[in-house]
Amino acid sequence: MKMSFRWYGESDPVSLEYIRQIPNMKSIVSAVYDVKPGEVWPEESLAKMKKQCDDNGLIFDVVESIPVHEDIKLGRGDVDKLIDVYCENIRRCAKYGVKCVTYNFMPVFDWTRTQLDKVAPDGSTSLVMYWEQMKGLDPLKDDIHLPGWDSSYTQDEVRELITAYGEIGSEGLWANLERFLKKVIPVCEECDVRMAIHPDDPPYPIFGLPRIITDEAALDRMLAIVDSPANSLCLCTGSLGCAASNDVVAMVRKYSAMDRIAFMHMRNILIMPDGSFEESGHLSDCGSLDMYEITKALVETGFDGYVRPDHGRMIWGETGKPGYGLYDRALGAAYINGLFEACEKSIRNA
Ligand code: DNO
Repeated sequence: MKMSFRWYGESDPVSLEYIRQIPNMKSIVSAVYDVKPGEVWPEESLAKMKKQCDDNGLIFDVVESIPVHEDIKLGRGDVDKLIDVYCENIRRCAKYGVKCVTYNFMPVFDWTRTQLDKVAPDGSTSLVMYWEQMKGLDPLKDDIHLPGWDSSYTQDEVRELITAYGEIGSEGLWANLERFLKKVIPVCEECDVRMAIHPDDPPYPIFGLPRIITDEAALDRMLAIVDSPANSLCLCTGSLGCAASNDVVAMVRKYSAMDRIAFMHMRNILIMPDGSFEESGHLSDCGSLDMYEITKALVETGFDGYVRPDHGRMIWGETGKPGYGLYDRALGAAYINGLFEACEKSIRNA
């Protein structure tokens, strides 16, 4: 496996100088964040990012994300031109050494939580999604700003988008994903890049918006659209894991054995009796997922893709981007390194 860390560029309070000190840290996961979806990324920005990483002994080889324009997901407007721009961005990333591009196909909103700073009994804070806090909210009627949602949309735009997605429904979204992949994957094959789709987070419909990348049947369907290692998964344990019906260990084993996991997001979550969930510490004992079994499944199937410690809690008084502080993600990386070393050595010595 190749250990990686997400870095939000120069504005990130966590510096590359600190990231490089995490044992076994090799790759940087980043993106050009100041360009809107549907526009071409300037080569200077990619060159600069590459140089900053090189100067710190790190490799900029994973992009998270090249966002997919809503019109591609909705199949409206100048879709072909927007997909061409997407392909051009892939070519440009490849030119600067990128090997893996993460993206998602979630309508309107990326991940959804109801609170970003829930205080745990030990004083740490983390992201949570409580159904109790969601009750009665209707984005068609109310001006809702849930944490994590793109705040650049006006309430009218959100209403319009929700209505448009309601009209195409989940089959419409699948058809638009197919159209997108059939054009994008051949470009990835040409330039040796693996696309890694991030599952919907959480993996069920929110406010009636269709969400399609949710479970094993969906992952099978998505991978079958283009049967190529360039069309792969970003298997996020915390996203798939917050539906108790998803057997994350079995999914990891199956898709890793097929060589269709390009990127692993490793974090734990604690599912509550009503289906709400809290982002817990990475350790198996802290949440509902068995991180040891997940790692063992990866090692036993010869996984050699990228891994990053996903969302951490805020600990030791750190402030910054919720989920993306240094300390708890560094603890996560150390723990994941330990799991991999133990699994690898026990297999070798068996
Ligand atoms: C949350 C992340 C997601 C992810 C995108 C990929 O912290 O896991 O925002 O980057 O869904 O497109």
